[in-house]
Amino acid sequence: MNQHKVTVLHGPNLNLLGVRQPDVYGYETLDNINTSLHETALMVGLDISCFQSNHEGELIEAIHAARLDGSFAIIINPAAYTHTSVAILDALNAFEGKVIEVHISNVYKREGFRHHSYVSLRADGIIAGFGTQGYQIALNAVINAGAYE
Ligand code: CA2
Repeated sequence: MNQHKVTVLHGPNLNLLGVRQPDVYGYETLDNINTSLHETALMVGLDISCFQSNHEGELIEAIHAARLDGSFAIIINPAAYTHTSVAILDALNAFEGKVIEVHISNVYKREGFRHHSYVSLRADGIIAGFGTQGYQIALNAVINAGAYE
């Protein structure tokens, strides 16, 4: 396990953050979120990599890569795949580090189909409803759990 390495994964449509539906997902862009995470990581000597994809298979391959590089944790917002993807759950089950599931919105205040998450069956922690600051909350939790310089 590489205590220094954290992988952040963003699922489909999250490349539109800050561009569309700011009432639901806020005004911060994905680039802003990733830059803030890099800044926090730099302060504590963590090596963080952030990746967004609109394709399930690419997200699965990124989870495999995190397993192979010994990432201490994966912070993942699987977006709509949260509610549909047994394949992402299976990939996460093959990963040995911490898994933190992040949702920008409070999925439990929304439509019933968003109330079920396959990823939650594997997640060590779940953050939902805190807007884009949920990613920072997740990273702080990972740092407190032992990812360090
Ligand atoms: O609240 C979240 O973070 C979600 O994972 C976001 C997903 C949604 O399917 C989940 O139920 C909850 C949707 C991501 C779409 O992102 C957009 C961002 C800006 C504009 C349009 C879509």
